[in-house]
Amino acid sequence: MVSLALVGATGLVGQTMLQLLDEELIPFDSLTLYSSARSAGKEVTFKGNTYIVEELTEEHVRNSQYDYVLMSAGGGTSLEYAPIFEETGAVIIDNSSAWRMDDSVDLVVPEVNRASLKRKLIANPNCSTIQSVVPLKPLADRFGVTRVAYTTYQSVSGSGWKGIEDLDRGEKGEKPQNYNHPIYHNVIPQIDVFMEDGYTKEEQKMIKETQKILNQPDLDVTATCVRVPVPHAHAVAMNVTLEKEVSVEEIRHSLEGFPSVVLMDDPENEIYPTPLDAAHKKGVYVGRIRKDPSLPNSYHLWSVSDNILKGAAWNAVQILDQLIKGEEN
Ligand code: 2RA
Repeated sequence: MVSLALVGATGLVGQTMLQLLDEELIPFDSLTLYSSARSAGKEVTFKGNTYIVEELTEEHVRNSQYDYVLMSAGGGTSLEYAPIFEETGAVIIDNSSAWRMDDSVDLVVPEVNRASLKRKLIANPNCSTIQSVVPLKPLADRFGVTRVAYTTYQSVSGSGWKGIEDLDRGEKGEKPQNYNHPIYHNVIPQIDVFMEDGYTKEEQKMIKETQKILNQPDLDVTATCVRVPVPHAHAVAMNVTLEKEVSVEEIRHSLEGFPSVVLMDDPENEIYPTPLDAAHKKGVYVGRIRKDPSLPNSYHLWSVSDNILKGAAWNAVQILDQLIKGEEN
């Protein structure tokens, strides 16, 4: 008997996790849904049964006995509740940024690295990081990666329902309520809060998480993260320096067949991925592969992926599936 709890069941990522748990035949026997007090009591239908969403409280958690917990409820909730779930013996897969850089916590993208399960707490990386490290991994393994410069084009669903609502508001001529600037007919070069060094926290996440997932703590990484008026799927322009000079064909070849990578790279026929190609799909779409003549051994790649699927819910459910099935993760 495998028991599962989902925390943040009414959020955009939580709802997508439920959809995936239904579609993907994940083998579990019981499901409990939690949310904040605001959404508790809501009814959610899953596999034809109606579930009442329960309020996440310490008492509920301490009296619980789950094998696995999927958490997508924000950093504060994760910091408070993940250790309590851990004390009860559950394995937690957490989608917030709260634990990602903790040395005792594994930060996992199943195509790229393995959970050591030092702790029964696994962190799901940031969306734009996930779709970047998937194509970086075969390049790192085959040619060695020494530097990465990211520029992101991130959809509003990265901010959850609130981001989608702000895009809709702009279309109706209303003022934004989530972003500090209008997102409709605009782009905003700020995702998350600013840090003292002038980078945003989203940029810091991409830098540090890339180093951790690729197990290259000294890898040179820089990033500029931008919100764009697109509902679904993030795009990342990646400038990558390798240890040696290779041909574009060799790069394409190393990406072909790598799990989750879908190559769409045919400039002659103007074929490359756009957010509309990747939205609502699980893959990481890669195109625009070309040499950067301004730096030795450097190349451009363009990665597009659904930020709510591979960038959040699907990556977490992949980890869960491997753990339940006892596959080495
Ligand atoms: C965003 N990376 O797109 C965030 C979501 N985790 O805002």
